[in-house]
Amino acid sequence: MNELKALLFDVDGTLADTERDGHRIAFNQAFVDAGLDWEWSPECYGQLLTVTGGKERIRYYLDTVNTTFERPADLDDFIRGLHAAKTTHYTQLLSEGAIPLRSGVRRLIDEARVEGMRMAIVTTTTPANVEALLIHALAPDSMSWFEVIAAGDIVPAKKPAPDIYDFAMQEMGLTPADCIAFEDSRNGILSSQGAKLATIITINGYTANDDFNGAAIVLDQMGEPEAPFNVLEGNAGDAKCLDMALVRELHRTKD
Ligand code: XBP
Ligand code: MG
Repeated sequence: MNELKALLFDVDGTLADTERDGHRIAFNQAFVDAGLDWEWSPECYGQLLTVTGGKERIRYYLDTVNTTFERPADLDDFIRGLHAAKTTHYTQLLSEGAIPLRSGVRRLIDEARVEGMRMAIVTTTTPANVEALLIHALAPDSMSWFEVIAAGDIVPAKKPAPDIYDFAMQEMGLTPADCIAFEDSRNGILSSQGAKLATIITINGYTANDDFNGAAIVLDQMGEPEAPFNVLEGNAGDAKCLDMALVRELHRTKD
């Protein structure tokens, strides 16, 4: 295995718990704006998370849940409009500080920066959403900490396709053996493993029962020295939280 050269971070569910109290709320607000009586409950949203990408998720809802909805002639345009309103609500929510980073995320990123470790964002979410989270939850100048922000429709095939990871590595001039991915979901690990990346998983409420076969390790959170993680699968040695020493060790020992 090569020396570790870069950390590739998923955003939703990994850096912050954005789905239930962020994206879901913003979708529902956009539905109200449009005069629709649709409301995605936390449970319903869990089902809809099967599909990544907001526009794709609205279409999936119409295909599988609200199958009797009378579709407008230009469905693509209708969905695009709903999704644009959703993005406005979501970025507004984040600008109010509604969603904090998950435990240990800031500590790990700070440690990586001190080491000069290269970092990228690799996500299916809209670029404006990444910017809002990084600026409001991490630091005002934190966009510049990431060499590449690979997000949204930049590749046509979203996760679980590997394309977005392939794109990020190509932009950085790196190979999978140089990098490690951080993910929280089945679709995420399918994407990162499809790109041949060792992957660290931190689960969340929606993904706790997902299949993470092949992960370098599965943790409940990155954790802090005084608020340690629980190791759900794999070996963390004596570590109490996910620090750069453990990240390097996981990268080294993952075939
Ligand atoms: C994240 C997603 C995103 C968000 C919505 O998946 O599925 O679609 O829910 O984002 P991952 P947009 O964490 O695997 O990247 O509405 O901006 O598409
Ligand atoms: Mg995710």
